[in-house]
Amino acid sequence: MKLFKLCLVAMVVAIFATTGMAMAGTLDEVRAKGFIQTGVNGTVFGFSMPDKKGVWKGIDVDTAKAIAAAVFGDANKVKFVALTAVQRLPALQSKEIDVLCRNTTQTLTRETVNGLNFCHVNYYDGQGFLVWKKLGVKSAKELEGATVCVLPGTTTEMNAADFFRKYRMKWKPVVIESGAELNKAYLAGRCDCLTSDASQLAALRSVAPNPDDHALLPEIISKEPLCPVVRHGDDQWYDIVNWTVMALIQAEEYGMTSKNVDSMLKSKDPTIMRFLGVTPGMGKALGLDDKWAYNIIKQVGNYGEIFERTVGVNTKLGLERGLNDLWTRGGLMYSAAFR
Ligand SMILES: N[C@@H](CCC(=O)N[C@@H](CS)C(=O)NCC(=O)O)C(=O)O
Repeated sequence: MKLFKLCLVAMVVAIFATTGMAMAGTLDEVRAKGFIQTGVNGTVFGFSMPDKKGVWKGIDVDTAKAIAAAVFGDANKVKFVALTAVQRLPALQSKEIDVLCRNTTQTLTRETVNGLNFCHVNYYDGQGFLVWKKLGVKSAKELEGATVCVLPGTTTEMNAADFFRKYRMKWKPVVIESGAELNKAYLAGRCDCLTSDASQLAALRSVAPNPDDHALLPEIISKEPLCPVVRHGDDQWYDIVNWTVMALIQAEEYGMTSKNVDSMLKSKDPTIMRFLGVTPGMGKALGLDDKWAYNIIKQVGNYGEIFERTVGVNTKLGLERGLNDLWTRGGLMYSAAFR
């Protein structure tokens, strides 16, 4: 009898898991509490970091604000919690957070073994190496015997191990869980080299006391598609986060910005009318207000606006669009169809 009951429970759980009918949906939960609890990084300039006044800034922060604008019509209904790389996946699995926007790479095992869903990429990155120029190293293949600062619980750690094994080089990892402490250790000269997502190496160099003392080596040794992440088993919440990122990209493709979105409400283009909810349907399909995409663009801007103000060429980071440009300009940013 006990076994029968156990089987019944397992079957019900399996049905919920496979149909995506989550028991209490995250959308209902965030609506009930009135905000979205978002896991972020907290120390990477341009991605998620509070400024001098304590205001959170960055591409991951703006992604979370866009989700809040879609859900609540108010981009400020979001709370941020800083998590280390080791803490981030358990925080999502244990429902401490509703969504993770923390420069997190989509991988096969994170999606399967960790039971997570990665939504549309909000930054295409790749792993690089930052070295002290005084070492005279010009290529990562010259790092034989190097001391390498690396963060645990990251793809970075695993890729570095693969890289040194592949080129039969010895290396001495210096593993420190706190990103801030890791950066300090590198800047204090405890490591010859720091390895990380290349965007973050640029971020660190930009805030280093003497940026010119450091060089980014030419090799990019991995693919790091960074995405907002949600739990398996809640398809509606996945759809909302996924389509929020795509709305940011699609708006840029339409030439729609926070400045001109009001005038676009008068457009007679059926695709724009549908996107902005002038013709209803898209919002309702997601379980949201039909003005969801309008609210995102009006309050947060399109993907290009976010990119330029957080990490773009006119910021301290000075990153080019590169892979993060629209597909129409040779990049990888491509939204699925809004219909
Ligand atoms: N994208 C990689 C790496 C993410 C990551 O944690 N990067 C480091 C770069 S140093 C970071 O965010 N450090 C800042 C911190 O831990 O506060 C992953 O998903 O594992």
